[in-house]
Amino acid sequence: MGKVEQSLLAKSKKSPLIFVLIDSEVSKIKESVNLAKSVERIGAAAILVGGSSAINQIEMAQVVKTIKKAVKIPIILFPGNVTGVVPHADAILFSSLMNSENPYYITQAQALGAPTVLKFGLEPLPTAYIIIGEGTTAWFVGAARGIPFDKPGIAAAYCLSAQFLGMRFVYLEAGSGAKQSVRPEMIRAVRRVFNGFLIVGGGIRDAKTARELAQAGADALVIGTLLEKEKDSLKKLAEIANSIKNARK
Ligand code: 1GP
Repeated sequence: MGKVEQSLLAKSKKSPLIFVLIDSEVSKIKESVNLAKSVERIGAAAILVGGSSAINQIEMAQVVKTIKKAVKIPIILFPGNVTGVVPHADAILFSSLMNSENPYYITQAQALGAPTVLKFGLEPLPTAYIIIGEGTTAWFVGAARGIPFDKPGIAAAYCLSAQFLGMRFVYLEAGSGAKQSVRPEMIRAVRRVFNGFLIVGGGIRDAKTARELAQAGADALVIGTLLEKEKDSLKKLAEIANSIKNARK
């Protein structure tokens, strides 16, 4: 287990965490750096860089390198493809899209990308990436057979298989900008069978939802679109951060 994993586990024992997603296709360098500094001040535990439509490797590499100098929290790559592997980050969600119908996203992209992960010295966080629902970019690009939002048992079965396969992270993904987020019942069902680090993202925009998801057992919530689109988004992020602080008590 590497440094980033250890620190995330230690921090998440105290309270659920916020990960902020920066999509280098959407936010250019200057905005990304300002955003990274602001969310660090608010208390975000890590910054994810990537996304399924972020495929410009040169641009992403510049964003990562620049943010890395500006903040202390870990920068974790969130690749949608092999092009998402760039230097200077601390770690990478080394993910298999468990419910893809295309083996490329389950093992082949991983095989193509692994040597570069090693070369760049990125800490791999072994992650089962599971797409819930349909109609989002991640769902389409990843050729996923989305698990219906109201089928927590199916998600739990995938997560148990992830645990048996030795994956220490699960990411339940409703997709960026999703109309609804993953439901608390699904998180509770997953939590009953999966002992690892549980990341939940997609469509989380308000403190009430965030708190429910944290109470259900999420270790980290990923926030992306809110910070790109909404007015007063940093204020809203602060509300979300506050609402999950003691959600487990
Ligand atoms: C997407 O889970 C992340 O991969 C974040 O989703 O953009 O909807 O916050 P949003």
